[in-house]
Amino acid sequence: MKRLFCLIFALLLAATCLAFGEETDAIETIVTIVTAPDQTKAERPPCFPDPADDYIPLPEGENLALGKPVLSGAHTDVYVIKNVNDGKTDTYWESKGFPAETVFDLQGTFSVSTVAVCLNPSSVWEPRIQEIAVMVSLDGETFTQAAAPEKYSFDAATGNRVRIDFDAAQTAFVKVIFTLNSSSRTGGAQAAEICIFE
Ligand SMILES: [Ca+2]
Repeated sequence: MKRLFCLIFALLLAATCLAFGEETDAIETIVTIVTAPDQTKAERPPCFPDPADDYIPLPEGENLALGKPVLSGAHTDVYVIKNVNDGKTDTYWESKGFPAETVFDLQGTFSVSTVAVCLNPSSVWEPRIQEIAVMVSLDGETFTQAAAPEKYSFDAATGNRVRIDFDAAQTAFVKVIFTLNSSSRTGGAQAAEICIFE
């Protein structure tokens, strides 16, 4: 009796598989397979301009701050100073209070004329104002002012970054000083990247 049940079950299973297979074959006959065209980059229709077109442009030369030794005072939570020149805008430095200084050792002497301060370009970072000054030094001890303190507006619509241009100065060390951040979410300065250019 047991063998009979097993045999009946096996026959039913085989019949079901055959029926399903026929149905699958029927579906496959009405499916048209389309080959995707070759595409080497993300493309955007002309009516949707790349938002980066509205970003504040940065100099095309080498970012002299990238990966160089940099020091600062106390930071907030996990937002350590090494985040400020790791080349990533999704990591950031946040100071604990003001004034907040970052000092870059360029490991060489350069004719510096631009400092850019960048936040994460995401609109999650609401508009804010930070007051920033720039000082330069050949020996890392005596600094002279290259750009006086000024309030700069950060807005995701322009890349959440600002550009500070000044008369070119021969320098081996650059100090960027923050004295205000209008964001209500922090009591310190914030920068995802600080970039330095000739
Ligand atoms: Ca970063």
